[in-house]
Amino acid sequence: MLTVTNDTARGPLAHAIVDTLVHRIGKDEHAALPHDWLAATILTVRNEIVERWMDSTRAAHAAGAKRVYYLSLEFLIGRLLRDALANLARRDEVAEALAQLGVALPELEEIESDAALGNGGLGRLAACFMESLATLDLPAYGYGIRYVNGMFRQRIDDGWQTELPETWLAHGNPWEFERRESAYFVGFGGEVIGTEQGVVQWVPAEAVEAVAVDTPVVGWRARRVNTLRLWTAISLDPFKLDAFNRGDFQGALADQLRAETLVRVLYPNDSTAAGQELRLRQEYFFSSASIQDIVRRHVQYFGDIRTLPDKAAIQLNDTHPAVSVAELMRLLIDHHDLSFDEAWGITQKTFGYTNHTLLPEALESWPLPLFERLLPRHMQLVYAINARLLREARKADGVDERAIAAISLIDEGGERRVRMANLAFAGAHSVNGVAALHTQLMKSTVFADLHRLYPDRINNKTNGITPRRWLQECNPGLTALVREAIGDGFSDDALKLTALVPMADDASFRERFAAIKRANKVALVHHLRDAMGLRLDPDALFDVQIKRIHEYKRQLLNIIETVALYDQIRSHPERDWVPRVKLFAGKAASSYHNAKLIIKLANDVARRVNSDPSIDGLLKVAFVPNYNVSLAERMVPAADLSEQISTAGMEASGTGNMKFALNGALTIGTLDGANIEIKDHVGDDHIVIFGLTADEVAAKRADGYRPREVIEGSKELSQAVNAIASGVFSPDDPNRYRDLMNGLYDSDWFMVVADFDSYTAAQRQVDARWADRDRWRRSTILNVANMGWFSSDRTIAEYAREIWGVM
Ligand code: 26V
Repeated sequence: MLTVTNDTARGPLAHAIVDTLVHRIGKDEHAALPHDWLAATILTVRNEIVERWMDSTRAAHAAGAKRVYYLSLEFLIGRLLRDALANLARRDEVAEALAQLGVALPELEEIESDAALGNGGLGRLAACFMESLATLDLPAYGYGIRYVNGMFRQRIDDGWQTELPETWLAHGNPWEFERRESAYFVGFGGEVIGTEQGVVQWVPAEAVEAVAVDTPVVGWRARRVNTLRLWTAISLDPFKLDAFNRGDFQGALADQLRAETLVRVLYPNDSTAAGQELRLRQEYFFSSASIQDIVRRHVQYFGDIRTLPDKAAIQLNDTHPAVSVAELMRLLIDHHDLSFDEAWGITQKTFGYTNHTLLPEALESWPLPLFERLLPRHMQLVYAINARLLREARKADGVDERAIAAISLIDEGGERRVRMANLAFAGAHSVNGVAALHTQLMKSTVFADLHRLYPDRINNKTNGITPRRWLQECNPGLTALVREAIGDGFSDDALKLTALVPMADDASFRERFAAIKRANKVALVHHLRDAMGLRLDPDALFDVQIKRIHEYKRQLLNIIETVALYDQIRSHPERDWVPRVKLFAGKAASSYHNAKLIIKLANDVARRVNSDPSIDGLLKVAFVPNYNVSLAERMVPAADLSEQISTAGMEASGTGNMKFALNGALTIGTLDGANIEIKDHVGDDHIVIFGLTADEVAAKRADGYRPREVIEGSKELSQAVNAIASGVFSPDDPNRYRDLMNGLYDSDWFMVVADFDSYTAAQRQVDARWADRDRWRRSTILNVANMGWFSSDRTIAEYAREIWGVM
């Protein structure tokens, strides 16, 4: 790919890249491999970023500005080079300089590894927020863990998911700066002793050192560069020479190994008991290091710890960092000698908490004995906070013992557990949901009793996505067209996209819009051909469901409908079927049996359907391996139809739904999460809604829902379910899907059966709309035009004004 030119017309930037290659990478042009060029390019570009970074830091300091701290166990930032170049507005220039060296920038961008430090939506949201914070020129730090392996890499072997370590750091990481001087002790275990002066002291049994590794985050137009500070762990005694000299080589390194284990992998969000203790250690490790860093910075800049809430807003991204509440209390009381009440006032004013799921099994709680053994001082503080909370609750009207039990930080039903959501709620002045419906359900379900006690605390901040990465960078064709039509103000203010509304009625604009979608589909077709040997027709309707595999997201509903459609096409080949390509991608947690089986089913169905000549290519199905941010950046711009089909009430928001609509796909979806608000913005005629509402789901569950009767009453559904159950798609193991299908007959918690007919009807409505091409294109343009509100700039501006007080 890379040939060296002896071009005489090399500009200064080309010279600078070669200079970096020689002096920083230690290679000459002839010996340089693609990764050497990539590193040299990043290091060269980085120089400019670092200057903006220092300017930003200095300016915030000089202004005595309040800073935002976003604590998150996940940051799914993906690749950084294209993003950084786009936001610096230097991409053309760098491409030109590299061309002078015989190097193609897009090929370098393509070999950069994805920083896959997240499971899904929550982690990607954190990354979009970091970009918007910098774009809005708000001084902010993201705090998390620098996982050496991050999220696993998925391989599909004979249709089954295999998990492999993601080696994203294999070629080093030229973006990061290790800050050995910013290091903190983080203790675990041990005991709490009271001194004679009444001062409490925690004496941990073990400790590791948290070391900061910083990555610059470039905002749009490089207005500001903020810091993503990820912690790595080193042992205080990395090499025990005495043990080594005794011949105990492993023992000599044991401490270092324990420290490294702490930052090795990100836990999949639905993993079970395995690794529980390690997960709690990770949470405390990064919370403690981050809070110590924030307190240190505040005292250094402002002197008095009591002004912390005026100068720091700490946002907890879900409950993963909730132990920070107890950690700040510990530092304020034990190290800064504040009274409990004063410390509590400061803590509540400083923290905000964002909830991202209502699934009961996803609400974190820790067995009390584990919490107490690992964090004895924090346990005492949790009890003290709880005593105060319950005292307040008992004073309020109408709070009975049931309500007290629900409000308590300790779950006393069965094995006693510490409830992290209640701790986060109690310790924060703001508790927010991530879409309107989700926030309403927070008030009426999991937090109902806490909400009654503190009715002003819960608020909504509907999620958003950054239009830089999710339109400008991933869809350059559409971006160019939009720029030509309405100018380039939409990258600064996505609401300006509404200027496209009248263009929907312009036939020639529609043609050009459609040509860009087709070109994006062709690019995806080529990629999937090269990557997995697939042959797809770019003129078919591309129907895409890409997200974590989970029963509530109902990939199974989509697959069963695919089977029913396949059956219909076979029975009625004479009908005017719309050619469809069904694409799936997503990872299943390694311990989640049904999710892994659903991946296998998608692959089994794909094999059978794709090799059936009788349907004449009218239907193709594919499961694309190793879903990550970069794959999303390819698939989203190529989609015609976006599948957002969760059981109503279960998807807190969704953000993939926003990415697709912004790139001109129509949504088929339930009235769940942000789908509802998307519908309100794009208009009822430009989205396809089906299925039960959240209220109807709740009512049906309460009434004693009988899915068996529904299946038996629907010929299409029973044929599809029975075909899967009896091994039509798994002749090598006919019983493979028997239990999965029996689950639908017996309980069907996720209402796949209840929504099936409505979903099928909606899909045929999609076919009809697709057949009316002008109408389809009009709708897709109106989607793009009306999605500006879902920019994460809007979301962050709301957090900044209403929670953090920094705008
Ligand atoms: C966690 C767990 C843990 C154990 C069992 C099953 C389970 C299922 C889901 C989760 C999700 C954890 C939180 C999360 O990632 N929520 C996602 O956050 C996005 C950003 O707000 C939002 O768009 C998604 O709807 C929401 O699922």
